[in-house]
Amino acid sequence: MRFNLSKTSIIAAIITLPLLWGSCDEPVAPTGCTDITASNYADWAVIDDESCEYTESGALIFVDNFEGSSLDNSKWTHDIGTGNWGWGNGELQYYKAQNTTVSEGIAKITAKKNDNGLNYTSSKIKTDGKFSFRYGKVQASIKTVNGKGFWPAFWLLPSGGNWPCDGEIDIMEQWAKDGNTNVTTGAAHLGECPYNESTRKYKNFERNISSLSNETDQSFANDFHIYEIRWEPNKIDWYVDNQHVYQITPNSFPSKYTWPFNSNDWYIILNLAIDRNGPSAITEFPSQMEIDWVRVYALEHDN
Ligand SMILES: [Ca+2]
Repeated sequence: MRFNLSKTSIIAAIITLPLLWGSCDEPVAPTGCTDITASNYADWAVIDDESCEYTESGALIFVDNFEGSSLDNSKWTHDIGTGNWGWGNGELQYYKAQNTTVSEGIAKITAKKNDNGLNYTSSKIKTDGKFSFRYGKVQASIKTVNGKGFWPAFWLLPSGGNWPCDGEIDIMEQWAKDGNTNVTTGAAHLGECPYNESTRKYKNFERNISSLSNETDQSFANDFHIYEIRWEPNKIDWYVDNQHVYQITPNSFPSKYTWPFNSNDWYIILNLAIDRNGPSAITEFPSQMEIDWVRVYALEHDN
């Protein structure tokens, strides 16, 4: 487990080191290591021998509750523009920073039509270069969107990775339609580099809201729902509203495929795309996905 540290947190941790040493037997710093992040660490810590960093098992290592009046640029950056062939998917929107707003504890990514000469605009925010990690519990509380053409997503890519050989983890994707968005999906992608369509592979699930809830709420866009993975070496589990919905392991793929999910450090992406088939005549603009919070907890260990 690795993640970026601020200098102040390192200094604060060093100052509190004697206190921690007094109350806990472990961990002992590897030879030559002086950094410790675990100002809140209890009885188990992950030790990264390369970076000398410690992380408490189960510790909250990333959180954004979207307080304040703008996106926290210490945590997030934007993809801007149309990318290469609509970000590789023929997407119809132009991504702008201005389409992400924060107020009253909620981040809103708003899709607009006929916005300053552009057919469709929206936003894509990511932690690339700000926060990356491997393994853990990754959650967001998101209110998605109704309307054909909308494609909201909460997903992970490896920093500096190549697609698809280094993998992609889609925690939540929903392809909205006319009427209620009542299906949520998740997926893991892998394959060969350079890209070869014939060897690209993914495993995914689809789950109808009626299978997850007894409520009369029949659209994921009617309320906030928690989309989550619990990611360990050789295993990824998906949860929606704390209900287990899917699992993959290396055995989920044919043996010729290399499991890319034990490598690299990964960053978080949230975006609202307009898919290549586009909106219908009754798709409403502007529409938005709303994010209440995003959290990453360090991987839990039995001991
Ligand atoms: Ca919030």
